[in-house]
Formats: sequence, C-alpha cells, structure tokens
Amino acid sequence: MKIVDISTRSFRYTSRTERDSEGHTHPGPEREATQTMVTVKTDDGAEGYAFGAGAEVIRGLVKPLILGEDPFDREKIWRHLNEMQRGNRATLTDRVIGVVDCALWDLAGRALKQPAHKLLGGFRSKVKAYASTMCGDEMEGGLNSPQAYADFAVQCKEKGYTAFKIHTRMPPIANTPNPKEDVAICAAVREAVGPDMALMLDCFHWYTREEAYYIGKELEKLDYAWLEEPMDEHNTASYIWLTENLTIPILGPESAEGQMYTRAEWIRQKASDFSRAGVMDVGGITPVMKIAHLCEAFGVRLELHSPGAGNLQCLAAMGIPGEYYERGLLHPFLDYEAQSPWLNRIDDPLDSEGNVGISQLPGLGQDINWDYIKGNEVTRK
Ligand code: LLH
Ligand code: MG
Repeated sequence: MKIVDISTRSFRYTSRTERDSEGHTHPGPEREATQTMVTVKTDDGAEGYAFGAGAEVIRGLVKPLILGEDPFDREKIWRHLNEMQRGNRATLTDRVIGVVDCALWDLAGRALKQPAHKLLGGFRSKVKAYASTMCGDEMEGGLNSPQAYADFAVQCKEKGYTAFKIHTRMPPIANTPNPKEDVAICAAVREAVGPDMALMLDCFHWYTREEAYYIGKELEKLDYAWLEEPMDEHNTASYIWLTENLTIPILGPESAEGQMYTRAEWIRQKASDFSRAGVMDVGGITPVMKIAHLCEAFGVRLELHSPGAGNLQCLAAMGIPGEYYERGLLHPFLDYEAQSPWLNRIDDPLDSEGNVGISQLPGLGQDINWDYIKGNEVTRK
C-alpha cells in the first residue's frame, strides 16, 4: 500500500469561544470559525482523517515527504518529519506532525477495521475524566470568584465527575496573577465538594519559586492531587527544587518542547513527580506511546494533556496510568457536548460515574458527519 495524496478540506462552524490577549480561551459571542480536516489517501482506496493542521504546511512540507510511503511505516514517517523540523520549526510544529500521525493511525485502523488502541494493544475501554475549567474571567455569572468556582465544581460533581481541575484567573485580568486568590479559589472548591472529589490546580505558569512553593504548601493542606505547571518549564532547576521541597505531586512538563527527550530528562533529573504529554504537544500518538513506555519503565505516572480522540486512543492502550482524561475546557456558559458539529457523536461521552467511554469504531474512533463538512466547505487543497 502506498500514499498517493494528502490533502486538506476547510469548513465553517459557529464558535462560541474567543481567546484573550494571553491566548486563554473564554466564552465569547457567536462567530464564524474554520476547522480543517487532513485526509491521507492510498493507492488501494484506504483513507485516514484527522482534524487541525493548515493547508500550506501540509501541501508544502508534508506532502512531498510522505507521497509514495507505505502508510503503515508510521515510525519511518514520524522520524523523517521530526528530522525535517530542524530547518522548519516555525511551520512544521509538533502539532502538525501530531495531526499527520493521527491521520496515519486512523488510516491503519480503518483499513484493518480496528480502533487504533487495539493496534497499539488495548488495555481499557473507559477512563476516569476530570472536569477541566477554562481560565477564570470577569464575566457576571462566569468564573470570577472563589464562590463561582465552588458553585461550578458542585455542578460538575452533580454531573458525575469525580475529579475537577482548576485553571485560575490569570493576566490579562487586572490584579492577577495572585497566589492568595488562587489558594482562596482552591479552598472554596474543596469546602464545596467535600473530601472525596480529586482536585488539581493548573495556575499562572510564570510564578516564582517562592510563590509556587507557597501555593503548593497550601494545596497540601487541602489534599490536592497535583500542582501543574506553576513556573516556566524551561527553568528545570526550579522544578527540581520545587519537587524536592513539596510533597504534593508536581505535574509536568506540559508545554516544554522536546517530545520524549524532554520527558526523559525531567524523569532523570527528578524535575516533577508525574510526567505529562499530549498528542498535539509532542507530535502524535506515536511519541505519546514512547513516553508512556518510558514512564512505565521508570515507574512514573503519566497524565495526558487536552481532550480529543488521539489522546483517548492512547489512554485506552496505556497500562501505566494515565489515571485521568482531561475533559474540557469547561465553563458554566458553554455546552461542551455541542461543540463539534462535524462529528455525529462526540469523542468523549461522559457516563453518570464520571468515566469517558472510548470509541470502538475503527481508527481514531470518530464518526464524521460528512454531510456537515460538505455543506459547510470553504476550500479544498
Ligand atoms: O492557558 C490555558 O488556557 C490552559 O492552561 C490550557 O493551556 C490548557 O490546555 C491546559 O494547560 N490544560 O492542562
Ligand atoms: Mg495544563
């Protein structure tokens, strides 16, 4: 089997979110937005799909490299794309490679009529989810105070979630970041949900050592499950210091570049307690599974970053948890279940016990709404 084409199709949808000047997502006025689907085609008619990479980089950099390759040679293709990054970091990002890798896993699964996790080696068919909030805001009725977070945590608990992760209020909001406010939010949430719900904090990412230490010490008293990315992840020395000085588990790296190499270094240097990776952060399912096996060998927990079909396929194939799936980002104003009209079934349905069932459909397990895509198509390249 040989790859004969890789192309993109862009289509419109209505978004109800917007980004602030620091890049955090919040509820926003309805606006038209564009999603892009990548399609890989083979000479025998097999196809694979994944969402989220731009047309230019696919046509200009990825296509010349993968035409003629066997789509089952994912390791060879991934290596080649990874090497090509050296001269093309601005365009051939880990996210783009992640989308291509996901499309290849989708193709393999569709061709063999198996979900990708069965090809990886299946381990489970559902995973516990945590409700992951958007960063806080200043909206009336939004996530604007400790009480507002506490009320939202209770709503999530009532929906079945057994775990809740707080993204606190950060710049550009005035008078933030504020370690005392972060702790007040965490305390209000613990008070509201009681002792049994697992709670985590993902706060402003550029706190100093002293600020991160203060927050961590307070969270230890509140029995939080982990503290995530409280400092710049390029500052490994500070993470080693923080991990040594706190008993609450430190989770990372999430945003640091370097795929499995950075995760190996963090484990070697004891820069965190739990490792972190996501298919769109490290270049796809292929490197996430390398990281899962690295963590397994070192006895280190791995928590996956972000929602989505690719991460769910990895979680279904991970024997060393991956205790949780990050479901979100959530906000009291948004209907999370209604966000992807290009799918007939959402990727991550939640059951009443707070678990997400992992799709057993072939490939990435997505049920694509072809009529929606055709009806809203903008460009095909
Ligand atoms: O800054 C944000 O909006 C969130 O921190 C976001 O990056 C989120 O994806 C995250 O860190 N989750 O763990
Ligand atoms: Mg995070």
